[in-house]
Order: sequence, then structure tokens, then C-alpha cells
Amino acid sequence: MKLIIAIVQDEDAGRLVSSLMSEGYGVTKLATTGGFLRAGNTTLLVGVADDKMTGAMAIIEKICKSRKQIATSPSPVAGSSGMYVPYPVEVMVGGATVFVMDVEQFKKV
Ligand code: 2BA
Repeated sequence: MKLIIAIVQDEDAGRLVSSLMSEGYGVTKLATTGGFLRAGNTTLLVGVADDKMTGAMAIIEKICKSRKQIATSPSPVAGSSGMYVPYPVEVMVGGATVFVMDVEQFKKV
């Protein structure tokens, strides 16, 4: 068995959960925050049998789209004032950031 940890954009999360559930995957949805943008994203935990991995990854790839996002990032400290000056940066976010781990044990007690 594997555990998929998929960090996705909030815009894709609802459709992704529905698609995974309708194909029989168990899903847990967590509200998370990206370290760089400090904006909300969604992390899904999906426990899957080894032979179902390809199907789960195909659904994630189909639904999660890359998007440009404008974020406000702090510049280095400006001179002696010690003030942070925010400036906009454009970054390409997603489709999905996916980690796959081996599951040693899976129990429902
Ligand atoms: P954030 O950390 O908010 O990052 C959002 C996007 O900002 C990233 O998209 C990337 O395009 C850009 N970015 C991140 N760090 C950067 C930096 N130091 N300089 C310039 N641009 C930077 P994605 O790579 O698609 O990542 C989307 C979200 O996935 C991340 O949100 C974070 O929550 C998660 N993530 C990505 N890589 C990760 C990792 N190695 N470990 C844990 N979480 C990760």
C-alpha cells in the first residue's frame, strides 16, 4: 500500500476529491498554507493499494492545473530604516506537488 500526499490548489480541491471518491479512493482533505506564498492550499491524504496507484495519479494529473499567481513578497530590509517593502512577484503554481510513501501498516481499529 502507498500513501499519496498531494498538495493542490484550493480551486482544484473540490473536483479532485469528488473524482477520487467516485472512483472508490479514500481521501482526507486538510486545509494547509504554502510556505512561500503564505496562501491557502489543500493537502489530500490518499491511501491506495499498489495496483491502484496509476489510476489515482492519472486523476490528479487530469484535474490539477498550473496557474500563474501574483504574490506579495517582502524585499530585503531597506537600509537603516529596518522596514520591509512588499513587492509583487509572479509564480507558476501547481498542478500538484505529490509525495508517495510506502505504508508499513494500515489498520482501522
Ligand atoms: P508555496 O510554498 O506557497 O509555493 C507556491 C509557488 O511559489 C510554488 O509552486 C513555486 O512556483 C513558487 N515558489 C516556491 N518557493 C519559491 C522560492 N523559494 N522562490 C521562488 N518561487 C518559489 P509549487 O512548486 O507548485 O508548490 C505549490 C505548493 O506545494 C507550495 O506552496 C507548498 O505548499 C507545496 N510544496 C512545494 N514543494 C514542496 C516541498 N518540497 N515540500 C513540501 N511542500 C511543498
